[in-house]
Amino acid sequence: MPKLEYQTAGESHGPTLVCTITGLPAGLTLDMQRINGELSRRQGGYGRGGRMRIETDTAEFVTGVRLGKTTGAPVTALVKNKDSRLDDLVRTPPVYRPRPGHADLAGSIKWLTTDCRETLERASARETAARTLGGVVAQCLLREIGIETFGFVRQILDVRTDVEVTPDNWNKVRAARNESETYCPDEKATEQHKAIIRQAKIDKDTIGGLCETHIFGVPPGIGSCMDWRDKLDARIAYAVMGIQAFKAVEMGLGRECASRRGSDVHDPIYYDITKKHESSLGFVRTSNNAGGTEGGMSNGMPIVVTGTMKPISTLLRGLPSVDLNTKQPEDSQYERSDICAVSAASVVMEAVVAFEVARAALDKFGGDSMLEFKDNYERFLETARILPLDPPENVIA
Ligand code: EPS
Repeated sequence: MPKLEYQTAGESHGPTLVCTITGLPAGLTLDMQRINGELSRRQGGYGRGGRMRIETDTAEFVTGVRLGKTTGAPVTALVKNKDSRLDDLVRTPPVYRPRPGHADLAGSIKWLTTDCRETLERASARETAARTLGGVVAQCLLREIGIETFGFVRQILDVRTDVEVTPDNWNKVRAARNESETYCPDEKATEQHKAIIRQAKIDKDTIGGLCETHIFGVPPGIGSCMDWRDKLDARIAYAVMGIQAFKAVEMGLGRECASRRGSDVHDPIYYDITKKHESSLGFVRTSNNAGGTEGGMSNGMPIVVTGTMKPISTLLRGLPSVDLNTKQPEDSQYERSDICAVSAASVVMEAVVAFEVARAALDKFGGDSMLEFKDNYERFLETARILPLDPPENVIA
């Protein structure tokens, strides 16, 4: 059973969101600036709705932390909702006309009610504030072993940036992303994204796009091919598809692999002794079409994941639907919402991918305290560097 787990609770318009994390080693320093900074970034991005002007998401740790460090006990943190009005039937009325693309219809039938609110309060992307919190705690853990994460917007509607992200330039690209109102490290694309979102607002429509996450410094051998449930790419795909409104996930070249020959897909392996002390252990590639995993394990290259977010299903102009009480045709009900939340989703995706890498790293290196975890990590790298362990004469060429 994986050691590290997280779970969220809380309704979109209830009093609070909750994130519970179990399996964290003792002695992990929680970087509150980073945690609250990412929560705040998740609230931003061009095209968000009125709710984001009401909330100021901040993490309040209520269990498992003493003097700013984890104790090894389950960690619980809250993100309180200012717009809390779940039992106010005037301001938070029942929803009888399900939105195509939303959880409304399936959830109402599943829980045997005609009031979609019962479902939508939990299906709402507000929940991602709690998941982001858990993911950023995982980012704090990964940083302790030199693993860094970076997420951004690659595309909104049909406007895509071709910016390349490498271990050498990502800090510069991140600075450009931080300047962008759509979290896209490309000034021209950002302006086009904003125009697209403005037009969608006029048209009472919504917009989706592509988010990308890169993880640097992951050594080879995290994840496993021995049990399909431990495959790192599979875990990452599960986590990304679990984000509200995500419809596809790709590793590296992704779907493009289907239209290329093997010689044009697989990343040739070289050994560079000068890089022996880096997390790749010196095994370098001239391309990263695999996106950093082979056989469900990290291969020492950056992990690269792309997620597709569909346009938000709450349209101001409504879409053809049915009143669940009368069964008569009606347009779907409008609830205050966003026009485009791809920028926010890029923060969520970076967080949930980080959580999966942290989980796999803990599965491999273990340890009840950060001291032990880091020590195990270092010892593994030291041993891997001196391979072959057998005397050379016993190695069959
Ligand atoms: C959402 C609807 C909107 C969004 C919300 C997701 O909320 P409200 O109905 O309160 O205006 O703002 O996203 C968030 C609140 C958030 O924190 O991301 C939906 O239906 O999914």
